[in-house]
Amino acid sequence: MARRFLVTSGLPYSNGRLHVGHLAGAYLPADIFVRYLRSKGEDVLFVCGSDDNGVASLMSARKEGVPVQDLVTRYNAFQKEDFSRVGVEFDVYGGTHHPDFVEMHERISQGFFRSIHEKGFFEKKTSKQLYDVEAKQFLPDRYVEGTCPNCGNPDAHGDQCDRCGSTYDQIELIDPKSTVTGTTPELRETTHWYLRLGEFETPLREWLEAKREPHGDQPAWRDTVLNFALGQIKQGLPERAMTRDLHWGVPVPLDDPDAEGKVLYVWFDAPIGYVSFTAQHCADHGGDWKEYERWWKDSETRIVHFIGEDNTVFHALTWPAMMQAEGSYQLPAQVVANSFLNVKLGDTEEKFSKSRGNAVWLGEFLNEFDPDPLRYYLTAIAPESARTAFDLADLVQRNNSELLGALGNYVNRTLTFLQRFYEGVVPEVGERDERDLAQLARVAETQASMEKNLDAYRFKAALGDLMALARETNAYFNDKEPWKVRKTDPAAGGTILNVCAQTVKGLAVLMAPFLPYSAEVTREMLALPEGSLRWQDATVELPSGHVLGEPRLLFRQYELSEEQPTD
Ligand code: B3M
Ligand code: ZN
Repeated sequence: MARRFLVTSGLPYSNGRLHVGHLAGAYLPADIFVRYLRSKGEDVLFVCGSDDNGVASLMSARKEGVPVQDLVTRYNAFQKEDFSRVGVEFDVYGGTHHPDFVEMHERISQGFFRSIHEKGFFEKKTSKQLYDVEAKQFLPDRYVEGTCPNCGNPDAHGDQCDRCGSTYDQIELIDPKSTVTGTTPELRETTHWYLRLGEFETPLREWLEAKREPHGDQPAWRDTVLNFALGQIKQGLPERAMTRDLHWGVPVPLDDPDAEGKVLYVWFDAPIGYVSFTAQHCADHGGDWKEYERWWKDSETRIVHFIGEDNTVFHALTWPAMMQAEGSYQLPAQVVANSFLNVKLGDTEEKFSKSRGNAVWLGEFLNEFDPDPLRYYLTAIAPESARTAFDLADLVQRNNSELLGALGNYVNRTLTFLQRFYEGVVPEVGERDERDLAQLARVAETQASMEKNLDAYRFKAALGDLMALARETNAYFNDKEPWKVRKTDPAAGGTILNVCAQTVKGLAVLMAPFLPYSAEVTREMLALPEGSLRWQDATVELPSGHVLGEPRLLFRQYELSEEQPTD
């Protein structure tokens, strides 16, 4: 029976384009996992979309001088295009304020909030906050600057000082200034609803502790995620305001004059986006929107969240606490967090940053390079347990020596050999010797090892298995010298090329989750029907006499030139 998986990738903010660091963290590994599950015939839904609400989009819209709705809809479309160009295939790409999704998103988010409210897990509290009179808004921490109350640093941020490292409440800042208008804000009272996270410390701790061990068909969670989340619980989880004074977002659904003009905190409604996009998808695909419950409330479904490391606190603590408070949802079976990807420029490594201008934008990159080399490189250097750095020279080098030099070379030499000397037909199998059998067994062993690694979310290791097979297979071809044998013993030559053809078929199946475009080209060269690269068929042999298609090159050679996006 097919197993059921609901896979999500963190929702990108719709106030900017995507760079390769985004792709490496939450999207590419999720896509590889989903492609693997689909090829095994599992029941899977892959959900993502843009995070449109909150202050970030509002501020970007103000900067660009456009309505915020236009801004988020525009970036949502860019994101969709970038993902599709790099082969990340979501079943649904929504947007928390996208015209096609916003109604469903509000309905489900508000229902979620109301239900937590009815259960009494919110505390309504009034406090003082900085208010920008000119901009007519309360100021989130990142929009206030001033002098540090601790060390006197005049360039301290709203809630922390970079010089002395202390953190404080924004109202303690000396001489605060709004970064929105540059004016001095005033203190005003405001009321918000706080989720009492402290009440969930024990259930969260127990739930997380159990993830140190494999559970069901799921491996233990990564230590980085568990150590961080359990460390936070140890320090105590403070209550957190789940509402904001903003005019952009999901209105607070309470019949209370204090709720007027307020919206849900963006980190409250964003994870609910996973749910509302699922519901909209169900509604749009011949079903009832309520079908989302099959994915979210039925324990047969494994919920897997792929995220960047900076989102860990929300996916391993806040969101699960929200689900526990609401009461009818299932908690995630897995939270796969990746570290940041830095960028290497010359001898130094830095963080991708828009302001430094060092970001490698996905859209621009794909104007110069094919998607598979990028997917390959980002998986080979995946920041699964520690930060790694994107280095264009390294990408080019590995494309040329590994993808082209090992994998592409093997596929190509086999298929052109068959074309030239065997009329493009899979030859008869004669007697297979030990080496032939060992070669075929290597395909099966590689598949088993990849499966183990993929089931454990170790994508880099799984790709390593695939490439080891490609290298060994080249060695098989070299050692067997079919160019000589075909003349001295045609039957034995046919047997060698038969084994080689079976290996190409195996490689096509096994590379597909990582290198979907190249796998498709290989499938066409093997003249196999569309949709036939199923995981379980990796070792099902091509029959002798099977007529192959035209060989083509799988990968291109790249050279670093001035024009390419090196900076
Ligand atoms: N919008 C992405 C980020 O922090 C954030 C993720 C939301 S996932 C529910 O980059
Ligand atoms: Zn300070």
